[in-house]
Amino acid sequence: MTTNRTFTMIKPDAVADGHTGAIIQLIEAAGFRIVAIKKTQLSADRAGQFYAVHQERPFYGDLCQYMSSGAIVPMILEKENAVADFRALIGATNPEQAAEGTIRKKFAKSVQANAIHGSDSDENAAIEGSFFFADLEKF
Ligand code: RTP
Ligand code: MG
Repeated sequence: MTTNRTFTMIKPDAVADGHTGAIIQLIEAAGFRIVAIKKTQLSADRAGQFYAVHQERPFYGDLCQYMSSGAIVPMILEKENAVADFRALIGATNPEQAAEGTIRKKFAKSVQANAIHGSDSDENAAIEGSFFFADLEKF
């Protein structure tokens, strides 16, 4: 079996509301193996670096403020077809459009405070995973 990796973070709203354990349970039940995990908090500047791809979007300032507003739980995950399967598990960006059973349907509060991030390509998964974790922290 060929596995590959994706990157995720449980976002500040979901961590603050005490949903970390429930979300990790759904991720493992869906067949993802945790390669790296920690709890940390981004500064607004570092959140801006992470989401630099969105810097021209109208929601960028709000997004940086929100993503640095509290603790997050970044993780690297491994599974066959990890990037696409994880995007399916978390559901649409806007929870009103997220399918039943998805993590965002269960835990997201709004299009911004949407509980969890998922990388959108293998290339970005590698870049984002290395943004948070050194090679010696990936098992
Ligand atoms: P993510 O990168 O966090 O996994 O989310 P995504 O691919 O589903 O959505 P993306 O377009 O990459 O947007 C990144 C995050 O920005 C916030 N957002 N706010 N106010 C708005 O209209 C708006 N649109 C996006 C969300 O937190 C979204 O997950
Ligand atoms: Mg995205």
